[in-house]
Amino acid sequence: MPSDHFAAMRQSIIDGAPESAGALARQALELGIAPLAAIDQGYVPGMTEVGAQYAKHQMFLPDMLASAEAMKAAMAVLEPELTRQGSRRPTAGTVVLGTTKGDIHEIGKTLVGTLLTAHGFKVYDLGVDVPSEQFAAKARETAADVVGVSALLTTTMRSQKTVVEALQREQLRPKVKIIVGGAPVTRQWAEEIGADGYAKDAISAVALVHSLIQR
Ligand code: B1M
Repeated sequence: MPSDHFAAMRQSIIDGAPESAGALARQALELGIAPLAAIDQGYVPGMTEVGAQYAKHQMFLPDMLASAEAMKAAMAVLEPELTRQGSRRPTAGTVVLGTTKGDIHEIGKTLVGTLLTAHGFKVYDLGVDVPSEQFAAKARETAADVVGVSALLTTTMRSQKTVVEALQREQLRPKVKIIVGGAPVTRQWAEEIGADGYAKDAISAVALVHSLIQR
């Protein structure tokens, strides 16, 4: 039953158990469960619960780290499959992606990059803790169509604004579009800082990038 499997995946994240998270991901592929369904219905709900327990002081930083390791073990199995499913598409456009300065949360950003790659985009992932100038420099170097900026902290989402400013300073705007995302980010914030769009999750980020490039 996929629902039992999803429940076990969720629990493996809460338990911070990389071996079981990875094994469940491998089993899911063998059972024909779509990798995106495994992520959205199995592992991400586990992360949401971990975040909720951390906020209530029922879990602590080392627990959150262990859960992130478990999530990464699952993603290591699922991401190649996601990429493989879209690998024969022509290039749909170029995207520079990263997490803002001061922020080391990488899982959501990496998932956005994987899905964009799976949908035919050429993605330059700059990693985490990326200075605003680096987004602008890479966008120029690669003639990017879109720059995507992730932030998971209310403190670091302010740096999304400085990325918009850096691209303006470098006279890359409005040709290079900017999208923002991450748990604390909202559509209203995106509008306020002059970004071209906001996506609440990885799959909507793909649709957003498509629509911005076609415009
Ligand atoms: Co951190 N952390 N963390 N953490 N952490 C949060 C974000 C937090 C909400 C937990 C909580 O308090 N409930 C909280 C932020 C509070 C706030 O600012 N409002 C928090 C905190 C406080 C911290 C520290 C400050 C803790 C401390 O040190 N005292 C610290 C900060 C470190 C730093 O960055 N400087 C910290 C550290 C860490 C770990 C290192 C332990 C670890 C990250 C490990 C890693 O990434 N390698 C971690 C984790 C795992 C979390 C939670 C539990 C899970 C994040 C995650 O991976 N989610 C998180 C709680 C939560 O979000 N519920 C929490 C799964 C992932 C698939 O979802 O990243 O949201 P997400 O991405 C989604 C969407 O947001 C969207 O699509 C993705 C997929 O659908 N999306 C985009 C993301 N980026 C996008 C970009 C786009 C479009 C969509 O376009 C460009």
